[in-house]
Amino acid sequence: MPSISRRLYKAVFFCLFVLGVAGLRPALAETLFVVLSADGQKQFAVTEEVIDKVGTTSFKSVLPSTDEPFYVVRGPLLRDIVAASGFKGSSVTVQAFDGYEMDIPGDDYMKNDVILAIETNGKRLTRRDRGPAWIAYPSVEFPEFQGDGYAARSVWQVKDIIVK
Ligand SMILES: Nc1nc2c(c(=O)[nH]1)N[C@H]1C(S)=C(S)[C@@H](COP(=O)(O)O)O[C@H]1N2
Ligand SMILES: [Mo]
Repeated sequence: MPSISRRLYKAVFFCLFVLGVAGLRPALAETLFVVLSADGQKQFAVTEEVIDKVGTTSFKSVLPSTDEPFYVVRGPLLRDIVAASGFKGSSVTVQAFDGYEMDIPGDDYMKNDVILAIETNGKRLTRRDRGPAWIAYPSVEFPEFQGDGYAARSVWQVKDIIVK
């Protein structure tokens, strides 16, 4: 008797495990934004899984066009996302869902912790609040990033990153 219930228990546990993993897959596979090679021929989809793999960084940032003096932002480093894509280049062009686009020099993200913020003040960004990702500079610790040039590079609603 105990061995049967033990086997049943194991079988139920196994089924729940399989269902759990299967249920998680679509969420992990969902593409937030895409990294492209300079010629546009190769694409690397940045999913939740990719972000889990490269990890995230958090700091305070003054975000342009907002009401708060600063936000606590969190997201993967831009240089880690570029490295994960495998595409080589010395700058990126970031294109947003609203059609805005801006070049970001490699020096910015190689020498500094520039992130693709997917979270502000602990809350995930949706496209409605300028997600899925927002280029953020560590502009509280380094106020030189509060200038107009860097505000223009603080692209929200990131859709594509072209490595050039
Ligand atoms: N997706 C997206 N990001 C963007 C913009 C935009 O229009 N769309 N404007 C940029 C510019 S030019 C600046 S100066 C800052 C702040 O925009 P603001 O003019 O609304 O303050 O956001 C930058 N990020
Ligand atoms: Mo601007």
